Amino acid sequence: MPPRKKNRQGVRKERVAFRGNRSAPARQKHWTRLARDEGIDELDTETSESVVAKGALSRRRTVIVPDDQTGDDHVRKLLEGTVVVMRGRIAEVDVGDGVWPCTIRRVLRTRQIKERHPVVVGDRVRFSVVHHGEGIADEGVIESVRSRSSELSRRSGRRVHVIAANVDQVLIVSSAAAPEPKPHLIDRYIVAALAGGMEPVICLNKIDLIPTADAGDLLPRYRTLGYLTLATSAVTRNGIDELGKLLANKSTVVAGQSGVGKSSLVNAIEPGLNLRVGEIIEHTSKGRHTTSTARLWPLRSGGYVVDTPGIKSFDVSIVPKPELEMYFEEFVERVAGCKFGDCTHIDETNCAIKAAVDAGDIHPDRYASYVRLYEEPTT
Ligand SMILES: Nc1nc2c(ncn2[C@@H]2O[C@H](COP(=O)(O)OP(=O)(O)OP(=O)(O)O)[C@@H](O)[C@H]2O)c(=O)[nH]1
Ligand SMILES: [Mg+2]
Ligand SMILES: [Zn+2]
Repeated sequence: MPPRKKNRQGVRKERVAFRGNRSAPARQKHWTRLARDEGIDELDTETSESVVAKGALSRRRTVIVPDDQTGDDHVRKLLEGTVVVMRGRIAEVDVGDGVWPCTIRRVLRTRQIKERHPVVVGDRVRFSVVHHGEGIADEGVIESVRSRSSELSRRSGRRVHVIAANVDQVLIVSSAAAPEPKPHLIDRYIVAALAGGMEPVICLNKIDLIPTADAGDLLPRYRTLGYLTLATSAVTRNGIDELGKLLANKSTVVAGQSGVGKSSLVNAIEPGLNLRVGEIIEHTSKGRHTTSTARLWPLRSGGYVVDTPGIKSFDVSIVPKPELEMYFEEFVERVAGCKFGDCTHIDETNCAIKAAVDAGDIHPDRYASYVRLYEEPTT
């Protein structure tokens, strides 16, 4: 190790190399200084004699390293937290009593990008702390991501977009009116929830806009399949207590078309949050995509919710076609009755699924959903 210059008691300055394309971190004044002296940056710590301009474009920066943590055998202390939001390449990580802006180590990015997003909302990550020096907020570098217990993903062009990780359930929100419910979209979300390892919960919001008698068979249809269903109104607070109980001590991602009232429902159960809610465009009855980024919010009742932007059509074509039937509850118990073991339930003869549709035991909309998903191109 080359000699290092001590510049004040117990502390030395060190030049470290950063990634050239490293984007500037977002700055917030209130970030905790909790771990200010607990770790050092573990990027390339070779010292350099070269003169490099200071400033945003510099690939090298001076970091302050406490002397008592510089031994060669020093085991760096990492902080652990949950990713609450992604802002470009910066992850905001909640460690319990503060939120840290973190970049993602390149090796992690390169290795994982081929599989899925390297870091998403809900991920449990460990990060080392970088001190930039006086007057500049500390930040973290994510070193590892714990394996995910679940993932809500969709296809977006050629890529897989993982919306959130490590959630227990997907609250699939539709509205009774403005916009009209879209059963096929609900079915897409159910497939995505089940394929990603989460429980779907079907929520029909804005029930204040229709007479109870007009609610139709939407919720009963899903209740019969064994899913939790509930009718809510963020305006009259109908069903809000029930929703609150359902979300307590669980992690939930709130999904559904724009304008159905996802953010309104999250506000209703956690009024302090004051999430921005949108206006409905009169002539289309559609939302305006008010929520633009998935974000995780802790609940006072324990657990957390991830509010997401509304997505018009949720592409689940990443689910292999032969597996689709597994995510249609009412098919699962019947597929053994099909003549062909590899029956696709579309063109085959002696198909137990088609027979059940004809007999009125499987809802025609659900079968139509299955066929549409089955025939959807894979790429
Ligand atoms: N009548 C009625 N209006 C509601 C209800 N819930 C939400 N709204 C209204 O519906 C509009 C859209 O609500 P948001 O909460 O922004 O909808 P969102 O699903 O979060 O929309 P995106 O963020 O765009 O995906 C707002 O004008 C809300 O006031 C409800 O239960 N009843
Ligand atoms: Mg919203
Ligand atoms: Zn069949």
